[in-house]
Amino acid sequence: MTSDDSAGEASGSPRAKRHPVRIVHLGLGAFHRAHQAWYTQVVNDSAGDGADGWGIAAFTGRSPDAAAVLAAQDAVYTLIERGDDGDSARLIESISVAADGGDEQLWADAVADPAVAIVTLTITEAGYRDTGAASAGARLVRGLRARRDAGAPPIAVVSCDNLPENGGVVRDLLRGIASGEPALLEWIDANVSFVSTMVDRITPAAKPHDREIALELTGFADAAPVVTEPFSEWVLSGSFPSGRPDWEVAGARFVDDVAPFERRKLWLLNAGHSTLAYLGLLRGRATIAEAMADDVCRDALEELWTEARPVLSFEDAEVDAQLAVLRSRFENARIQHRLIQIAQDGSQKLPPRILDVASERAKAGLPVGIAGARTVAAWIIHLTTRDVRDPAAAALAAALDLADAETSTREALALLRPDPSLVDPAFAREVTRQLAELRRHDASITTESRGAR
Ligand code: CS2
Repeated sequence: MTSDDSAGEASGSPRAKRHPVRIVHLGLGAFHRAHQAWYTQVVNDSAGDGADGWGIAAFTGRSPDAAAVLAAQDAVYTLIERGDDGDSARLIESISVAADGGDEQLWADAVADPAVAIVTLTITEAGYRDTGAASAGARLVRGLRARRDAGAPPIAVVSCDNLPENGGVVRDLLRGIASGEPALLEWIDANVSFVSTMVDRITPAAKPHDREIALELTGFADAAPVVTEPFSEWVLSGSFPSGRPDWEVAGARFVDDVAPFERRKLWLLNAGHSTLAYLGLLRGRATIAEAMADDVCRDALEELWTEARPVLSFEDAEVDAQLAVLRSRFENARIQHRLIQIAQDGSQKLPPRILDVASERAKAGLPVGIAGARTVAAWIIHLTTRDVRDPAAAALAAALDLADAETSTREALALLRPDPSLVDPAFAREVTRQLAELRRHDASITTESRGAR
């Protein structure tokens, strides 16, 4: 991987410094650019002009488009922070190279580079289930094999997706894919550290108009600016055998056990998002802020949070503080976070966000959470609308429209949690009840989003 200190005059980009590549990233989307690349930028800035910082070689996941657009501007881009009182913008240049993840040689060379100490991942929830030849997991295995063959030092693999124990999930995925190669498995076990993280920053898709805003704020004509909220959080757990940036400088926290933080974020923020998305869409709302202004959605959200509270391992005062921050983040109407974007891939998102809370409540002997069941029911109805974007649920969606509430619930829960013994029967009954209820009130729910699929 080539990288040097040369600035980007040749391409006309405003790059002041190109840091040597020491991090490889897979999944070059807006979230990576608003989160990990921003943390790394803050660290590099704090080290001063003369110092070599941490450069990122960022590879696209499925489509090479983002890499092409970014590469054309020498991987420099604008991060617009959109608060409820205005925008501010800064240029980010911690990505030294933007590349097509489909370029296998470039990818393998990058992971095998002995100067590289870390691989970070944003491959979406669905990416951790896919074991096909072109999947993120298969690419990682190919990269690690090349690294072993090159005799390069140990490395940390850092998952930055919304899954509980995401580090362990990646490890299991890679071990599964490499299971026919005992020597590689042994090398992975001895040389790869799987770091678990909780990541948080609301980053909706940018709009064409954001390009004009970016230009106005920085003077740089950016073809692909990223819009994000001012809030950001990153909690990590695990070792970095070949070193890491001092991400603490930007507010990251390193803890022994990240699980309580992951649960807090999944069960409050992400579960809240899913509730507002499915209920809000049924009620004709388009964004999180609009759903927050709708009493029915808002009451459902508060009820959901009340159900999660007793199974979280944080003091009440801390949960209260978290919820106060979440309410104002969700109310930020300048962030146009579209419900459709959040609603996609519900089959992958609902188990860790909603079903885990239901199981924990059952284990603790608590009554069934009605709001959680209602979110699943709203998702089932959402599946029968033309808005649905969920490859894993496509087959199910076609069958649901005609099925009675009990059958629909059974089929839908079987998709979310294939082992029925892991679903509390009382929760399943409540989903059926909520589904029948929502369908009964269908007249009061907008029918705009429904129609021929
Ligand atoms: C959202 C998340 O799209 C979704 O499912 O819930 O992307 C959410 O915005 C982020 O996790 C915030 O950190």
